[in-house]
Amino acid sequence: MSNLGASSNSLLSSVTEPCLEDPKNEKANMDLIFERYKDRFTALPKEKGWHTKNLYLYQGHWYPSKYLFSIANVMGSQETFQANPTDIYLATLPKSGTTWMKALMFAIVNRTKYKNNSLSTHMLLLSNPHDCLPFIENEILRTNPTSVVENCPRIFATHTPYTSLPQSIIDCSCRIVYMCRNPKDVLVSLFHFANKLRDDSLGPITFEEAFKMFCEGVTPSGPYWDHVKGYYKARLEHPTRILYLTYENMSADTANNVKHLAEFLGYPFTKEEEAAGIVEEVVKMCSFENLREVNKHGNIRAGIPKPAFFREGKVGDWNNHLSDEMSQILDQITKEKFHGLDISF
Ligand code: PAP
Repeated sequence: MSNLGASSNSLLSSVTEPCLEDPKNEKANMDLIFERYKDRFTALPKEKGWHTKNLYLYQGHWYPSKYLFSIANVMGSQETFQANPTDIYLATLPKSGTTWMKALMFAIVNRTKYKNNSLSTHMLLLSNPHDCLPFIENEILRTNPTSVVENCPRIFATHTPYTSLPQSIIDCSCRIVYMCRNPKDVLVSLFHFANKLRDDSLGPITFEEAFKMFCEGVTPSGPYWDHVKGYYKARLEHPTRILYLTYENMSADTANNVKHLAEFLGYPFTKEEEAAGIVEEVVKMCSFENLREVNKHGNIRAGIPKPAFFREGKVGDWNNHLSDEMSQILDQITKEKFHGLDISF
């Protein structure tokens, strides 16, 4: 592996993107899953959604009525998903750095496979990280789920809160990486993302509306604070099983965090690799600038435009969106919700 930057894009034009499942099948399966579970959730409390019409409250958290990560998908994954002890899970609240972490984990674990190959075969230069590393919530939509493939380790992502994970993940000794991010930047990122995805019939959401919904905890897989606390507390109980990272720390010192992450995943960098600059190459390949360049066009398999996952990629963009009053309100809520816990950004 060397020189893994976006400047190599011209090499990619003749290479076909990996495709694990026909999106049409996923759409049809989504309708089936919706029908299967709709009687169970239509009576649950609901509120106006962000990128979907509604969010439903299930086991203390909010989920879209339909679409990816829907309440039906979560119910379905709880019933059907089977974890293996060798699995690795990336858990995030949406807009906390999922795409970045998917890229880093994929690059770390697969680095030997791509070592001597031509650049043009690296999945991260051919497709979006979301198409390299599946979500457990979407496995149920697949006719041929990735979870039955005998890869070792299998790596999955999830937005599901710790307390609602499929029981087999909780019970087995698999590793979980949790990435969280400053609530103000999550709010801003979610606001922009939702407006990119919102159906024309719903109209745009205003920042004031978004702020109110966020403060009330009504966000996909939210409340924000409960999601963070769930994994934080689980990590206190299982310190060797759960790695807790923040977007802010990862941004401040990516190389050292990547080394630490690689150790946790069981793929530590050797002295030789470090001397050869492989850590820096992984960091560069997964950088915001590189991934944004690779993902300038097209949609991920789930139909979302690839550029929607790359906006600013900065810490502190909330400064450009929140008034002083909004900032103070969020600080106060965060202080109360995280009282007694050593959580900071
Ligand atoms: P998801 O949970 O829907 O997959 P997620 O990837 O967590 O979304 O969030 C996208 C955010 O991560 C965006 O933040 P912003 O809106 O504040 O800009 C996006 O820009 C940022 N992001 C994506 N890729 C990277 C990266 N490689 N490095 C740093 N930030 C990134």
